[in-house]
Amino acid sequence: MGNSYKDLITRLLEGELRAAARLITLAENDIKTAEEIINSIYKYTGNAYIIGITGAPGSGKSTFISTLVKKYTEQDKKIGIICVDPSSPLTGGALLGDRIRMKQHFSLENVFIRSMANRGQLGGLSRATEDVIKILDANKCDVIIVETVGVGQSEVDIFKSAHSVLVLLVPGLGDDIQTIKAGIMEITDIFVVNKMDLEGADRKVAELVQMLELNMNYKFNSEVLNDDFAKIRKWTPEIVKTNSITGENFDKLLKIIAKHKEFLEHSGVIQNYKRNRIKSETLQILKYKLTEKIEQLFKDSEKIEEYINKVMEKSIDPYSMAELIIELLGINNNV
Ligand SMILES: Nc1nc2c(ncn2[C@@H]2O[C@H](COP(=O)(O)OP(=O)(O)O)[C@@H](O)[C@H]2O)c(=O)[nH]1
Ligand SMILES: [Mg+2]
Repeated sequence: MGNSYKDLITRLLEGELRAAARLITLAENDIKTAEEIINSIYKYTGNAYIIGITGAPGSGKSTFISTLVKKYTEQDKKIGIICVDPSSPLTGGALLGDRIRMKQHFSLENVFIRSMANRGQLGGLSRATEDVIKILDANKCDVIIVETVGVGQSEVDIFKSAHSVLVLLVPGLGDDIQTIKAGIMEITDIFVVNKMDLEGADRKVAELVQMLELNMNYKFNSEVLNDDFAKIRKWTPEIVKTNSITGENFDKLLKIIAKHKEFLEHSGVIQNYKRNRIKSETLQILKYKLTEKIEQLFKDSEKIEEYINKVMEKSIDPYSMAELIIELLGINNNV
């Protein structure tokens, strides 16, 4: 690792936001660099509280996050915001516009905003998001907010590292409840009915209550659920109405988030959460690394050519060839 890195990492650990920005860019551009950075900062991570926020476009996420961040900065908290858009191949104007609008709401010294789109990140967008979370965590952010647009499985992956997951809904037709993908529903800790000033907010709350009651058994016993999540579910999701423009009910919201944090810490669930996070993250990394190794092997190996010949001659089939390659990689499949 070069000196420039060392210097950046020292500055990162001292809390300098600009060092975080530089390191994030370096990590995004090269996975080896990302690995080196995470290696040297990992022991300084684990202090930030991570909040995942999702909701349909227009539900008020950006406005909501601005108000939430304003509340936290009033408590002298340092905040990192990561806007993740798995559906977008580039950092679109919408995200940029959001950034500018958000920045008008609070002083910038203690707030860091980063947008991430799906630029075919090496090892996947959720792995890349994990790296950014760790860098901001080591940078002494107290709270890290990860925002994604409602698109299903990809945010379930992205939210695996979130302590509290918030889903924003709005008054009106029950469509948004129905469109919440099953996976997201299961990992939601706090349902927010935003735009409480609009007609139908209480009805939306009632619909949610009903849905949660219907889902209770499913929620706690489901085999559909990823095991990792099933083990940590004992929290009954809370529902809160908010007005993100006026800030109404945000004190209540902050209390609910604090209560959830308490729950995680005092029930011991946090230990489980940490273990699960390590497991799922390592699995992602491993998949990436193995894929890379395999692709490399296919590029340079004479053995591969030999196997192909054998398949051509029909003395083996592609399944057998795959098994031979697993052996070649030295992976013991009887572990
Ligand atoms: N009436 C009302 N409008 C809101 C509220 N929160 C956000 N909005 C408006 O909803 C629109 C979409 O908000 P935005 O934050 O861009 O939503 P996003 O697409 O989820 O990020 C904007 O015009 C906001 O001003 C709220 O609590 N009440
Ligand atoms: Mg937005």
